[in-house]
Amino acid sequence: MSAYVPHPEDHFTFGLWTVGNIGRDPFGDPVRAPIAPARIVQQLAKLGAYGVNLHDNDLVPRDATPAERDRIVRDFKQVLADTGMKVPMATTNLFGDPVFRDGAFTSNDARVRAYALKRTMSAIDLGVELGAATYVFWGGREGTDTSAAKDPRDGIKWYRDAINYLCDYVRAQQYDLRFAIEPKPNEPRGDIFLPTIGHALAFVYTLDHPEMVGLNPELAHDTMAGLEFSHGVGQALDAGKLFHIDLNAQKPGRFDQDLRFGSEDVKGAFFLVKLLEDARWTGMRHFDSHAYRTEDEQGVWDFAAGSMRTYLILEDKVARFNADAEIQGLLNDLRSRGGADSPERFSAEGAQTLKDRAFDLDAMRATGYAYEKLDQLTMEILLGVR
Ligand code: DIG
Ligand code: MN
Ligand code: MN
Repeated sequence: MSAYVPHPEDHFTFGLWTVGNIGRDPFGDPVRAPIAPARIVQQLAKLGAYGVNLHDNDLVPRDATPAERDRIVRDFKQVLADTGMKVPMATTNLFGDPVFRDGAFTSNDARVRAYALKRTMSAIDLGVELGAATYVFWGGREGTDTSAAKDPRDGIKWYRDAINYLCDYVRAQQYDLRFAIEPKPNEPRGDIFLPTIGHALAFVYTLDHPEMVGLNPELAHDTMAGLEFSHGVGQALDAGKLFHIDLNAQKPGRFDQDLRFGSEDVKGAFFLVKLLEDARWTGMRHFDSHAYRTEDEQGVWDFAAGSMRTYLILEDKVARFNADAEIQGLLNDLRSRGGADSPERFSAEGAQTLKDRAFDLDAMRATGYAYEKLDQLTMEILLGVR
């Protein structure tokens, strides 16, 4: 049994803003001193992470001069080289600056929408310079607090105009970069546009270049919407649109808690890990989460180590599930009831055969599916007795 020790090949990443979270919340001041990006990279490398992600302003202050920006980037690239850490994903902070208080891409003020494009193009340049292959759009301010503010069709149109413009920018720059939209139902806005994986997937197919754009689903955001995260991720995988993923934990019906991965719904986390591993998905396992506000810096590194360790423990549980003879026996019984008879594609002859086919409905109605047994065995693996 592995000691659940993470290695770079596990593709665990953390945003600079996650372990760098200083514990400010709407009701309290910061509790931790900021941790410099260089120290974050060095500490995460020691813990076995693969890389870090960043918003533009996590590394380069909004008011940095071009010369200061270049110095900061140069020094950061040196730390990356020294540690072997990568920057697989980058994104823009289009939610902190008060200028974006009515949104960035979907603000009613056209000047704000234009400034958001300017900021994002510069941030894309930074991300590409650091080696990012994926660029995330989390529209935290893209939404409304009152529906009187804007027609939702205008919001979606402006959102599409922005993503189309930025896709054209990436193509003109010949960057090797894909976009990933991150849904969230609410917070900080009362209602956010593109609130779920379904809304975002539908939006992607209205774009000029849908092949460039996928999703970055986040566990906590789907949980806030009362949804089963692994189902949405499964649909994104089915569509070939799971470009990135934000892992954390969340209690239903709460504000966005961004808790340590696996620390709440263990069964949900297990089936998410099972989906990713069974699909042989090679993307980044990104933890978009942070330590409790109660923690000091050591608690932050405990949080980071625990996030990766829990993923590896659940990965081992998945292997146990997939090797468990009794579980696989039950699953084979189900497969034997389904796979052989899955209907062929429509044909007139096939349809007539189906119309003529007799069904033993009484027997079908009387046959159960043994899911109680299957779920009990699953729980016993998670509870450590199988
Ligand atoms: C919040 O869930 C958002 C921001 O942290 C960031 O823009 C994005 C990338 O993970 N997730
Ligand atoms: Mn979140
Ligand atoms: Mn996120």
